[in-house]
Amino acid sequence: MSERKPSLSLLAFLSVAALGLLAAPAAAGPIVLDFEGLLSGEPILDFYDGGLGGFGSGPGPDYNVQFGAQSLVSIDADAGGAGNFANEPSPSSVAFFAQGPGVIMNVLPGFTTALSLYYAAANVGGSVTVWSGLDGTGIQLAALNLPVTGTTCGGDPAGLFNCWAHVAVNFSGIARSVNFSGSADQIAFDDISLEKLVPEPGTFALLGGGLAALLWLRRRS
Ligand SMILES: [Ca+2]
Ligand SMILES: [Ca+2]
Ligand SMILES: [Ca+2]
Repeated sequence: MSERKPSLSLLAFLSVAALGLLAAPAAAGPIVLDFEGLLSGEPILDFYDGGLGGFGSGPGPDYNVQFGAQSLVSIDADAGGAGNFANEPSPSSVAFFAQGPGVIMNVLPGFTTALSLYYAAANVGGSVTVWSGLDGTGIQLAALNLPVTGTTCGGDPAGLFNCWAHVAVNFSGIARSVNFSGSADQIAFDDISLEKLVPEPGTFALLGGGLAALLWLRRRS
């Protein structure tokens, strides 16, 4: 860098910095879904895609995460809801499903590296499967069994699903859906954490534009 043209280099730096800020996704991760802010029994739907839950709650944070129609929120009965649970990691709402194959989570355009969550399974265990396609399709990237956690951890003051286990799963590739499964109405999930969100395609274009601007300014200087 010559002393005669510091301002141009500074301009290039600021241009790229500004484009970088513009290009930054709402959250690159890790992000945590705590299911707070929805109503008792409400379908989660697009709440974590900057949209609304099935009863109109929201908009929630724009993580590009959507849930299947059978993925519901339960609020602890001790906090005014109908949930028979206690000691949930983030009070007082959790995710569950009353029918269907499980809590289905879609992530557009995807996430990488790892997934972690808390679950409570009083009597019947479950599983987590990570998929390359939406709605549990494509290649299965990872699977994790979720053993029964029991009912001996005490209420808050009440709640049968009171023992929560923290589990994590690592995988390679880009995941676009996860099925949090088990027997319907027999397993609850909370604080689902996604390690790293894939930026939206538009973000790459912006980043590319920023790099092109930097190269052009460097050549000129
Ligand atoms: Ca409770
Ligand atoms: Ca509670
Ligand atoms: Ca929660």
